Amino acid sequence: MTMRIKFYVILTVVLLLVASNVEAKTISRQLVKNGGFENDQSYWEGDGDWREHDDGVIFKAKKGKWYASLWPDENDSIGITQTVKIPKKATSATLVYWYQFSSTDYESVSDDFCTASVNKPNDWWNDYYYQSWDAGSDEPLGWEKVAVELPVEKMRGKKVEIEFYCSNDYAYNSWLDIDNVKLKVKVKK
Ligand SMILES: [Ca+2]
Ligand SMILES: [Ca+2]
Repeated sequence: MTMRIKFYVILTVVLLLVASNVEAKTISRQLVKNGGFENDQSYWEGDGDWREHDDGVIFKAKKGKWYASLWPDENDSIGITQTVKIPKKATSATLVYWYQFSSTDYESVSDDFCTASVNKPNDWWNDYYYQSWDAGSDEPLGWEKVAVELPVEKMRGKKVEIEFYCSNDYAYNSWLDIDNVKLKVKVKK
């Protein structure tokens, strides 16, 4: 081997060692509890009975036998939240969930909407993540997956609230189904 080839072989080995060392210093964690809603309504705040059972025909969970189904009555709203703490040494945070939004409200004046968000607890104006679906949205039928990177630099060491919410105006329903919620973080050892 010439000196030059030896140099590149050694350089490659060193870089691989450095890369594997960096990898080894990070661990992955998942922070949401009962994110599949299989264990009754545990760990989630939210009024009423908002879980739906998979009947294998019309009501189908994305995974398991249960999912959250936010289906507000007329002139009403329904929301569920779970608060988790982002570790101080988190280097990334990814929110993952499955949803299906549906609406029978096609009135042009409809005020129906559903949202998914991550925010400071009790502070809806400072969202780390916000997604909304309005009546009339051209949403496909069936479960859709969302996986989104959150701004971990703003969230480290803080409690954050994961919220799913749905509001209905005076007539015709709109609703949001949710399953398999995860908040994955990578944390420096
Ligand atoms: Ca489930
Ligand atoms: Ca409505």
